[in-house]
Parts: sequence; structure tokens; C-alpha cells
Amino acid sequence: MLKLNDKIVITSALPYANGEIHLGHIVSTYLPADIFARFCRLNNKDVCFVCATDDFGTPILIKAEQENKKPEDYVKFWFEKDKKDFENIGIKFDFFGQTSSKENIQLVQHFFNELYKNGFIYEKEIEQLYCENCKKFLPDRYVKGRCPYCGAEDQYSDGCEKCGRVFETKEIIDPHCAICGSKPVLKKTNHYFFKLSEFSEQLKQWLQKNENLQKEVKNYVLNWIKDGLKDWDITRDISWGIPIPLKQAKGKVLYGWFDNHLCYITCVLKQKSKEFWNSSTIYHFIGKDIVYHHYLFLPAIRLGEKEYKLPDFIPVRGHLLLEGKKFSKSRDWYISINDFISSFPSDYLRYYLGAITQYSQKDTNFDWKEFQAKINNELVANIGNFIYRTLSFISSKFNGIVPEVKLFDESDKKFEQKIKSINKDVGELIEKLEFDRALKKILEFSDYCNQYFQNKEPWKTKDKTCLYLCVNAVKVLSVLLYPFLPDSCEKLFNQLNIINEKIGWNNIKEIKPGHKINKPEILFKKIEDHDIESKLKKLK
Ligand code: B3M
Ligand code: ZN
Repeated sequence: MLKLNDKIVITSALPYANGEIHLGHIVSTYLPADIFARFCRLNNKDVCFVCATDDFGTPILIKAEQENKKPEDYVKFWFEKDKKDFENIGIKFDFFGQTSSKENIQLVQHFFNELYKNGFIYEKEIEQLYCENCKKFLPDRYVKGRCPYCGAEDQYSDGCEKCGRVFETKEIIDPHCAICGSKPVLKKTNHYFFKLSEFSEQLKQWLQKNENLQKEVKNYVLNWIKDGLKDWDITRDISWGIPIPLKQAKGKVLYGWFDNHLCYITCVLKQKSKEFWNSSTIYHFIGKDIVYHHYLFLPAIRLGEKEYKLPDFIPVRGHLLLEGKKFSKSRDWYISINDFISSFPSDYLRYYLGAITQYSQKDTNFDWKEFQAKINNELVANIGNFIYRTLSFISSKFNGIVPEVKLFDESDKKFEQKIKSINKDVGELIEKLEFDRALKKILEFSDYCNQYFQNKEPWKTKDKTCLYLCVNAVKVLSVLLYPFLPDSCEKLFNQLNIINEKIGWNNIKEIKPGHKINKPEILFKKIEDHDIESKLKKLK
């Protein structure tokens, strides 16, 4: 079994401050990280779970320009909006920052200076695409064309969404200006390069040694290294970004992918300290399209700067499809957080996504009918049913007071054993980041609880031991489910009247005979066909 460190840093990939968070983001990054953070907190770990908006870079500048807004105001708007959306679905960061904060700017410039001093950044005159019509240099998303590696059409010049390769603007085939469509010309300019190539050997060794990284991911990153890493242009000739802290670089800013991941550190420093960072186990949760950046750029930059330790885990998950097709805002094939929570409780989303998302690069498919079936059959008919049936029985037949224990027969003993050991089984899976399998285990447990109740027929026998064990099983469920369904479990803590108790994963205190519970209420309500039909209609 893995052993959790006492200090844990958890980060989620930073959302670009240029659009609404949707379910696709939640599935790979935010929900897994939040489940894990809540689990670690229940294990009494010192957890620092952070995120921020990714404010710089051309995608944001282009949008701000389109809306005639100052980029500062534009990103502030999305920062506030994202923050609310995260709160609305129970994603609870210890700190949520912005890459454009003054603290991050300071840290990033410090990193630049150190890397420059250590000889890992050099200056070079290069040719860049320039649009004579727009009168500007065209980095990254200002240029579209064909991928130089796999030939995919209509790709931005900072990387290919099809094959995952990252490349230089100049390399893209048939380039055209993303703003006005004209064919750009080449123009000379001075840029700064990070010597990524010099880190090949160190990166290789780090990857090979690290047992926590997913094998499938590791293998293709190692292949990228084998193919040869290129030095990395970290300069942009635009106004919106962190200024390069060198006199001769006036007017130039750093590439967004140089500064954004450093904001993980900035946010942790805001809450904790450098010592905390360096003595923690570090988890960076990401989606599969940013593997290159997190498995190569990020560690190389830390290796070159030398003060902050590398990640221990970089859990990668796949994309979310909607009814079999890629999410797309422009084609209206998508579900926003607001859409969802105006119809269903956020815990339904957390449950469904948690249950269908594997710990792998495989894509996950959101299917409204399956969503309904899972909520109704698992959450309502299995888990919810057991909880409500137990609590309402105690409430109506025992006046809300947990009855005293009588003799234990064989099935009671077996059930008690399960109640005492299930947290360990589920915890092991969560530590391995296999959240879908953990939920499945919980479901099996709840199924067992229902069968036990059914077999004991307490409505005939008024069997006190049965009810005593069942209410304790409910309590265990409330703890095990908490990382996945925080809102519902808080309600359940209240129904169980244990709201003031400090709840821990490993020492779930027994509910003793004589304890009075509060009035039970149904936690999960069935989803009706018409609720789902209206959702499907909206899509089609
Ligand atoms: N802002 C979003 C993405 O490419 C990007 C992540 C940054 S994490 C440091 O998915
Ligand atoms: Zn143009």
C-alpha cells in the first residue's frame, strides 16, 4: 500500500481566463483533484490544493481585443466567474489565484533571472511571422495552418490538437493570420530560448525512476526525448504577458507556458512556504493535451532553477465526449456548469463523472440517459435507499434513538467486519487515484447493506442489533462518500447528528446506542424521463 505523505500539494491545470468552465474541464482535472484533496484532508494531512486562472498569452489577448476590453479587466471577469463555478460544484481550493498577480510576476521573473544566470537561457535573432495588414508579429494563436508533423488542417501554430506535438510558429504549413486571414511575411526579431535540449538526460532519468507516473504516458514522453528535444522559444512580441526582466528585452514578454505552471508554486507560497513545497508530495492533475508541457517544460525549468522540487505525480486523464462527440462551444455541443446545476444537484454530476472516469488517457463519454440510469439505480435505489430506510426506521420505531445492541449472530458479525474494513479497501483505491473503482467498491458495500437489511426483516422483528449496525454503516458511508458527494454528506452528517464531530477516514467513531439522530430526509431524488428528454432536445 502507498503511504501518504503528511504534507501534500495538489494542483489542477489552470483554466484560461477566456471562457466558461465546462464539464470537459471538470472531468480530467478539477473533480479528480478535489476528490483527492478531500480524501487527504479526511486523513488529517496538511493539504494545499491550489489553482488559478491562466491570464496571459495570445488566446486571451485575442478575445479581449475582440471585445474591446483591457486584458486586465477581461481576465478579472473570468477569474470571478470561474471562482463561482468551482464553488457551485463543490471544488474547494485552498487558494485560487491569477497568473497575472504581482506575486506570480515576481516569481516568474526570478525564475527567468536564475535560469539566465545558470546559462540555460540564450538570445538569438530569428525570423517571425508578421502580418503587414494587422501590423503585428503573429505568435501562437495568431497563426493558423497545417501541422508540420501529422498534417492536420486548421491548427494553431503553437501545437497540434490532433497529434499533441508542440512546435514553433514558423514551422506550421500554409500559415495565415488568424485575425485577418492574410498571408504573413517573415521579419527579424530577437528572442530568448530555453535550453530544453540540455535537460534530455536528466528528464529521461527522472521519468524512468519515478514509479508514480502512468506507464503509458511515460513511454510516449520518453519517445519524444529519444526523437530529440528542441530548445524552446520563450519570448513573445506582444504587450500582454510578463515582461522579460532584461534591459535589452524591452517590449518583449514571456510565453504563457513559461509562467503559467510557475503559478502553482506562487499559489502554494501564498498559503505555505518553500519548505512546505519541498517537503510535500506534489500532484499536478492534468488533461492529456498538456502532457508535453507538464512532463518536459515544467520539470526542466525547475531543474534549471534548482530551488523547487519536481512533481511526484502528474495524473493524466482523457477528454470528455458528449453523447459520443467532442465538446464544442461554437457548435453548441456542450454543457456548462450553469446549465447543469440549474437542473440537478452538483453532487449528481460529481457522482456520475466520478463513476465513469478511469485513471487513464481514455476519453470519457457523457451520456444523458446513462446519467439518469446511474443516478436512479445507484445513487437513489441503492445508496439513498439504504440510508433513508435505516434512518427513517430508527426515527419512527425507536423515536430516533439508536437502539442498544443485543446478541450478534453470524450475519451480524460478518456485517460488522465489513463496516470496519471498508474504509481501508476504498482508501487504497483512492490513494492509487482510481476513483471510479473506489466508487464501485462503495456501491458494492451499500448493496451488501441493503441485502443485510432485507434479510433481517427488522420491520417484523424490530431487531435492535440490525439497526445499530445499519446506522453505523450509514455513518461509514457518509465518510466514504464525502470526497465524492460533499453537499449530500454534509446533510447526512446533520441527519446523523454528528455535525460537531471531527470526522476522520481511518478512525470512524462508532455511533453508540442511546445516540439521538435528527429527522431523516431523502437525500437523492429520482430523475424523471422528461428531465432528460428536455436536455437531449436542447442538444439536437
Ligand atoms: N491554461 C489550459 C490548457 O491548455 C492551460 C493549462 C495551464 S496549466 C499550467 O488546457
Ligand atoms: Zn492580419
